[in-house]
Amino acid sequence: MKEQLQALQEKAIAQIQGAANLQELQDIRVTYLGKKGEVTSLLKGLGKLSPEERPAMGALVNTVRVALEAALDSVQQQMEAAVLAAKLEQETIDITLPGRPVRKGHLHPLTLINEEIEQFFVSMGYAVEEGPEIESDYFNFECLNLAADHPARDMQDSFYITDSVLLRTHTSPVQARTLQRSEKNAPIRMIAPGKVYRWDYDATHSPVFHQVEGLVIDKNITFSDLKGTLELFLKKMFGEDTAVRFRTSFFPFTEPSAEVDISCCMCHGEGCRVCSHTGWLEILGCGMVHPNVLKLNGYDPNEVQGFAFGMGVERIAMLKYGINDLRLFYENDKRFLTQF
Ligand code: 2U9
Repeated sequence: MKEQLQALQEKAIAQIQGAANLQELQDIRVTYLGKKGEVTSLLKGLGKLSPEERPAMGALVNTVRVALEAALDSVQQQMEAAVLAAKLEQETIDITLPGRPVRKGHLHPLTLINEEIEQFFVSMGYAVEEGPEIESDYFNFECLNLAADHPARDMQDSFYITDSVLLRTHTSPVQARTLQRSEKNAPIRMIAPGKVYRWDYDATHSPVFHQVEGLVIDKNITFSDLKGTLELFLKKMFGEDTAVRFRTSFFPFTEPSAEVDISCCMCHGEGCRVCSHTGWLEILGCGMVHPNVLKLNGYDPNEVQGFAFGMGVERIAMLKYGINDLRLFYENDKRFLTQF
């Protein structure tokens, strides 16, 4: 009996060690230790033995049961570990692989120029003000000293919505609104960037374009303040070696008025096609705020003075980046946009 049990144990251990997978191992467990398993039957059969034989045989069968359980558990653990290891191996992520590149967008050249202009004036203490693009005739023209018969008021030049409402033709109404809501004669230092609309369309004009206008009001502001500010600004935008000149001009809202030229940034004053062989490029307009404009907007020209200026963002971008066709700004061709 002892030898029989020994043989049973050896056979079972060999099967356990030869099991190919967890299912086979489970089948072997049932064969020997299940309810009707060989070892279980032997244990059940102990009852038939004499009381003298029973303890020794019982101990023997139990030793076999313990040995088989230990072997089954050990192989099962090894198999489970191997299954887990294979799964981990299969699901491994190689974190050293380079990631998929995220394609970055580009800021539009007009946005870049706008930001550059804003940064300069904000660094000089100017506030950035905004206003409506749909504007009243009053704010767009009347309070800026544009007489009722001024050509800019012509239906042919502006986009009218009703007789007295139009798309703003410049950002000047933002300055007028700022003056009117400020305390009388309070100092002002502001720029007004934004879209403006004019009935105009050719290679160098778009019906929608962008302006930045500026306004400074305080006691004792002079034309020297205007010149110094704009010279500093233009040298920052176009380079320190840029020459700047002021030419007399006329605007209804400023007196005296001037147009400002810079030395041509393409040929450095030598003369080329871009500057029509003059060596100079017209870049912005400016002047001392007309006393009528101060009065019309609630300020006293005997107490405070001011200067104002205006520039087209498209024009500045074209000259700074050497772009020769205005339409490129609005076509959103990525080959164009990614160059800036
Ligand atoms: C108030 C007082 C004064 C705004 C000004 C200009 C000169 C000017 C043009 C430049 C090129 C427009 O884009 S452009 O066509 N602008 O030359 N603008 S002074 O003067 C003001 C505005 C508001 C209350």
